[in-house]
Amino acid sequence: MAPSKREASPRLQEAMEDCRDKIEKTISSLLPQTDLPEMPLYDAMRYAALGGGKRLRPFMVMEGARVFGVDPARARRVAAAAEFIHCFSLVHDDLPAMDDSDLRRGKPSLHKAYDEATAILAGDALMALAFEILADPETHEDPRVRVELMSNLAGAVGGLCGGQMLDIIGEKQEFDIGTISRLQRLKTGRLIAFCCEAGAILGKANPAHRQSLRNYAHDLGLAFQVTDDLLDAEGSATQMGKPTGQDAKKSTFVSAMGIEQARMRAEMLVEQSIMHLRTFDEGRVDLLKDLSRYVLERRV
Ligand code: GRG
Repeated sequence: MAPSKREASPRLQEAMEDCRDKIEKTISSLLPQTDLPEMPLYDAMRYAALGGGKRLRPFMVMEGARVFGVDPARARRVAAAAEFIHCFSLVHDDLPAMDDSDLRRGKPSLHKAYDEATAILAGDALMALAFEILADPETHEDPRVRVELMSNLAGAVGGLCGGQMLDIIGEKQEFDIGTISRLQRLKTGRLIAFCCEAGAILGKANPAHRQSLRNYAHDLGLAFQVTDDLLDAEGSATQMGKPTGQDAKKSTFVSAMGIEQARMRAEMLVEQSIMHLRTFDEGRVDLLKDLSRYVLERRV
């Protein structure tokens, strides 16, 4: 039976919680900790990366890796690297020069808790750390796999920057739905695609399986962004742990289509994402299917 449309299925909740606990430990162990004079930078990195967030991207990496029987310890390193990039993008997104947000993950954003210069440096250092982790033979013994991971992640970071540029341009001009889709594919979709495909790269999966996961990620990423727009339009800051209504002056799926159409588009994308998983044996991808449904119904 399909899980309730209101919340994550119990098995998904349990798996996500388990993933969150383990990834928290991996993230903590990978972050620098020292009493050197530059320590405030490391403290700021910990502030940005620990103790918050749904950890959806690490979960995608871990589930994708499980499909191909990848060693979870290796997959967790890649999951942490992806989360470091995500945290980096959130820190820079909150800066006064970008979205100028005071609240992130239910606490003061990094530049409020520290200062702007420290926030810029901590973001940069998180990105460097992500690539350092992927370049380490502990992540995979085959250098071709490591290079492919790094190259894909670099593409996702480029996407974040391009998407953010479009986001800024979109404050001054109205975009059509094609440009909004491109913006979101770059800003959110490319990193999600990396996360969904990373397990296939680590497991040296065949091209057909990789393509299926790529297609899954494409639709899931767009559905995720449409629901993000809906939550920004409808949710409260307390519920979301970040300011809402921020997108009022931006071109979003909701501004282009209205709430009803946007919700229908998200539902269609979620159904489509699940269809792409047909190439896998029943059972192996159940949690990825649950994740798609959860993205549609999430409230945070
Ligand atoms: C060069 C990495 C880099 C960034 C500079 C600022 C910027 C360019 C890009 C902004 C990218 C950005 C903030 C995208 C928003 C993506 C998004 C929907 C974030 C919310 O994700 P959730 O809901 O958040 O998974 P949690 O807190 O649960 O992890």
